[in-house]
Amino acid sequence: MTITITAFERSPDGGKGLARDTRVRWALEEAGLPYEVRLVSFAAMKEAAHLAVHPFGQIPTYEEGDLVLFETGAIVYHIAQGHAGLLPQDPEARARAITWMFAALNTVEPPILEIQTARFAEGDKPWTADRLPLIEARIRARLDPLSARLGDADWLDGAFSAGDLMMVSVLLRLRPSGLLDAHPRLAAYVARGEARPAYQRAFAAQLAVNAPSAG
Ligand code: GTB
Repeated sequence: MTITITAFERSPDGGKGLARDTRVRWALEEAGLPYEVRLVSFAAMKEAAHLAVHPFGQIPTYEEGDLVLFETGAIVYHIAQGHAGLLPQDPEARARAITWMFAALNTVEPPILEIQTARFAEGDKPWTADRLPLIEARIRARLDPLSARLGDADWLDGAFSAGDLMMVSVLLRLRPSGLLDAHPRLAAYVARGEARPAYQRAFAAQLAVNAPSAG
């Protein structure tokens, strides 16, 4: 059955791979699943046809026959549970990998989103200068224990899993802030994720859309 995802017709990041379709492309590549991409403009995302697929008018979405999904956590979980390579077979290891997916989305990503909102959407507001150090402290309060837990391991819990895919994807969004470089273990962890052939293919595919001349 054909898998179709949606992505920005033109990502605001110009092909840095920071929009959330990249993590879905990555999961599909890890699972060895071919997929098609329907590109949507910002205007089209808010029109009825796309709202029928994504109630909040966002990307990415996932369609496979009659199955229509939105939310990258749900999409990556769906891909991971149906195909080898992204979740361990052992039930307890599997539950721990899923825990890391939730931790990435619910505990680590929120303050990272806050800093992007503060810098880009509210950069000109009078409160931003006071707010930024508070947000940075909240990010460090996540990165410090995450780095300690990772220690010298390659991945968060044994072999690479969907938990690492999601955590690396979330941490990648920190790169423009410079905060990741203050945590060398996490910077190396992100680099290991980016070095995976499946990530490379996912990144190249989104780059071909967003910066076609760069290839
Ligand atoms: N919780 C949802 C999920 O995980 O799927 C969040 C989906 C989401 O925020 N989608 C964004 C979107 O569609 C694109 S990824 N935004 C349009 C809208 O809400 O109207 C967020 C994003 C956008 C741009 C960059 N960038 O340019 O660096 C990075 C991330």
